[in-house]
Amino acid sequence: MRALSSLLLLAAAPLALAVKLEDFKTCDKAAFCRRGKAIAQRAGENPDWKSPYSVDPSSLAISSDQTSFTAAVKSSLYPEINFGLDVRVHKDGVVRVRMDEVNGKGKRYDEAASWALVAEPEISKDIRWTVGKKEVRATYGPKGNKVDVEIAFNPLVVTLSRNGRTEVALNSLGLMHMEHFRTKEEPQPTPEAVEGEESAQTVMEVPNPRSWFEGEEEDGYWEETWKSWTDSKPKGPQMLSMDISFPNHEHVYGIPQHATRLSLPTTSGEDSYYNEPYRLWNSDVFEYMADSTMSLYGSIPVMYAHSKESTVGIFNAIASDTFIDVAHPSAHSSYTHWISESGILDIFLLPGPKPADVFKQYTGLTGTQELPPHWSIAYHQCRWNYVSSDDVRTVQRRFDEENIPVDVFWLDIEYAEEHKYFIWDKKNFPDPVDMANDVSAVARKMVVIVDPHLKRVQSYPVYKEAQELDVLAKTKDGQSEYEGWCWSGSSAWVDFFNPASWEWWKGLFKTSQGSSDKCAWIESTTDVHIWNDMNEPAIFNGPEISMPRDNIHYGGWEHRDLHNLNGMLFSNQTSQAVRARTDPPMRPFVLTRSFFAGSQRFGAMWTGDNLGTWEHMAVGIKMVLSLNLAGFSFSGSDVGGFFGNPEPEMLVRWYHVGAFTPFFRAHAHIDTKRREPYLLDEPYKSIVRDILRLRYSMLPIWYTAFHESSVNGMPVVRPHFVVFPEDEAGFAIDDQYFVGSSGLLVKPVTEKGATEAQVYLADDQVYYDYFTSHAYRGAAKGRNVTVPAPLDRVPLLVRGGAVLPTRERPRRSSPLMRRDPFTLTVALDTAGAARGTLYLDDGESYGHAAGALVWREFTAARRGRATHVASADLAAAAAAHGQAPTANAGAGADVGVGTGAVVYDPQNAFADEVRAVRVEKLVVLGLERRPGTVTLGGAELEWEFVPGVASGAGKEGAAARLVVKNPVASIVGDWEIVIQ
Ligand code: NBV
Repeated sequence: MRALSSLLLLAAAPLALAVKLEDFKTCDKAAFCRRGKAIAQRAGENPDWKSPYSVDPSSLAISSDQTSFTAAVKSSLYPEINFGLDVRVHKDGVVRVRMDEVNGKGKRYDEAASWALVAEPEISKDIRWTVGKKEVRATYGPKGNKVDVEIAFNPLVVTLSRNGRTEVALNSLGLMHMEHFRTKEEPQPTPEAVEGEESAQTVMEVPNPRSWFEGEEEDGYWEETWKSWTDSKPKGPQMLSMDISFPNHEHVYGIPQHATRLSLPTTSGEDSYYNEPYRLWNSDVFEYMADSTMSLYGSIPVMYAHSKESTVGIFNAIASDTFIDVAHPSAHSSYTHWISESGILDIFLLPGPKPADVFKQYTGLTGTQELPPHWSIAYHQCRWNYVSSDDVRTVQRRFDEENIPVDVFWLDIEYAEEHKYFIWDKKNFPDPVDMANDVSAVARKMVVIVDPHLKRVQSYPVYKEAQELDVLAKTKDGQSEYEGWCWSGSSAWVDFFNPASWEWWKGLFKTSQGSSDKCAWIESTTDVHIWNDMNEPAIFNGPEISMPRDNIHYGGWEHRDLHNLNGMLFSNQTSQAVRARTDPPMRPFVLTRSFFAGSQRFGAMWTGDNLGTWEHMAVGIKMVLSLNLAGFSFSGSDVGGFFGNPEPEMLVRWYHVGAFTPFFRAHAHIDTKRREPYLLDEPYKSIVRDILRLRYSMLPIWYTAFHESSVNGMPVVRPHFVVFPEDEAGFAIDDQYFVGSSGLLVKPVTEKGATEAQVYLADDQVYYDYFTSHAYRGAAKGRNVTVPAPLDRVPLLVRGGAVLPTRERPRRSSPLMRRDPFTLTVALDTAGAARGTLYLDDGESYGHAAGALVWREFTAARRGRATHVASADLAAAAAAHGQAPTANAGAGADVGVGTGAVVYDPQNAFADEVRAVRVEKLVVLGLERRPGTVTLGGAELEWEFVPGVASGAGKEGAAARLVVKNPVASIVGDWEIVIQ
């Protein structure tokens, strides 16, 4: 009895978990960061500070086609050391600035960009560099949007300006420093130790001419001990420091992954919000904090700066440990200081000038979000662990008995015998293929975890093969296999930088043995997809729970150089492996915990081990928005929180958050109580069922948003500043956002006990409550409205001017909806018009790349007293305007900015296949008056009208609502319904 009551107490107790801060370094615990920070400190104290770096004008070489230039750079600190600078402008106006040490005693890591970039960028042929006495410059862009790139010689400062206004500057504060390779000087014997020599007092003190910049001491140049680990630094110091200023922008966003606000709070300067720089060093942070600059599992070194006038960005292609200070020296400027442990200077300036432009420029470099398989944007049910194949079957049965939709069941590490991935624990999973087939029978999938640590036993064939192939990561001697501790006990790690590992890794996922005698996963099916966890890599007994920095990878690079790329290479190879299982290939689904710039090309990510607290629920939204800006749209947080036992109210609210997140998965720690939706008491169970049905009904909207993102790089979920770039009141808003360009505006409740929410409306437009059709009216200067938010309702508005395609028939899984009819909701704007798009394809093959797709445009327009609602093919509509079809950029001010084009024939095989799919209901909100007739092709349709507020009336209240029943219009057909 006592045991039971203490258990109950435990379940009810609020979650009191805390990160072990001492497991991770802060800037003052990392010598390179201390050195970088000290430069900033000295600069701040010295009014005469001037960067020691300058361009040697006599060395300037402009390429014969004039498209790029190189120059020698010198530092007055070390005149004998040579640096080479290379600046070029890409076709889309992006500027790449590269600098490295030339002919030095060592080689800096210069491969981060080659992993991150999707392709070698095309250089603009139209740029002309002009050389002046003090600078070299290039000017380009149309009138009114003239971009000027200037490289000043002494000191070296790179500036990008637009129409005469500085947008971004490198080294304008003089903090740039590239520590050159040097020879370690053996310690001199102390005077006392040298017998018979002159006493200490008579030894001449030579003043250090560099101390004004570098300080007096060699702080941690050649070795560094932290806790029980000693980092041998055979290459010596290689720190890279750079100040990047945005003198006319007050908000900076980006550099995920951090649990913080979207508009990055300050870390330095007076009254800074944090007192520790943001850090990028992929880490498995157990029980991470909900408000912190600590690095988390992934790093994307892209930063955007935004003001009413423009948006610009920088992408810093660096994969070593990086600390970033953010300050606002004045109300309208931002200053950042980047300090990295190693690597070359390789910074891309993204000129903007609008949010849609910087996203296009950034994803032009690193790739857009890969269009995922359709089922993977539905609901995923996970926990650590479903303990047996019968457990999986029971969970599936319970979902079906309760009519709760779900598409994917997941297996965590306990499926694997002794955590030897690919090898089933046959006691509990005696029939893995039958289990997967039972799940597939209802058109569902499974996702199974494969971690990167390989148990070091010869009886594990995967480890044995990796050893034979010699593709395992090495210790600092470059020869011995590195051994660390993880779930599988003593473990080794595949070095995915080694190309010899790639084909072998692919083979491991093959579901038939074929003619190869190597390992394959014959006890799996092609409906089983993959989850890559622990790929920072997480190593229990390593420094900061990861790999020693002096470990050696392929090519002789140290782990410190490429740490932040490690997770991406793993999920890259896994996604290629899953794709290669079938011929023709099918779209893979791979979830990764660790990531870098470019990871969006290989699947989805989640925000790791969050806590079941309201704070974590709220910050998860901000993190997902930040990831979306950084190109990684397919992101989400564990619904319910990984640690802890959320009370039903919290769980319900979390399902609302998940339903409006690109990646939607419930997950829980092994020690938590089971919390599958069917276990909830009423009314919670029914509420969660309805939330899941809501997500499923909106899958066409999400899929369309994903497609747009894959075409033009726009985020799938978009914070206010993206949609309304000139509305200053919205720049810091990060708790409400739009879904693609659909016009859906959501503000999930993340507060206990809330019954209503304040929703900010940025413009003078009508917004309709999705559930009640209540019309709210925004204002030109922005306005907050109060939206009811009982537990069963997420505050969800539809901006006037949207057309929403939904599928309203509840099904057990999303593929079963493939032939279901559509409902179209036309939300008229203040002028009585609307527009929306719908993208469809088969959802799992690459047929869409060959044009097997449907892309429709729905419009509503007023002609005289009539409203015409029409459906047209987007290609045809665009061709009429002499363009290729393009994806929308935003629901607000930016509609139509994106220019990613898709070429297809509207009469393709997939379109034929879905021709019989019809519109079963048309809803028009905000009509001015009761119609006299509603006709399609002259024939009267069946309809109902409930009078109410008209879209242009400027009043609030229940909107006028017309429901047209079964208009017998094909979803792929061209038609026009006339309401008059
Ligand atoms: O594989 C077990 C867990 C997994 O459930 C979780 O989602 C990962 O983030 N994994 C971490 C390792 C253990 C965490 C305590």
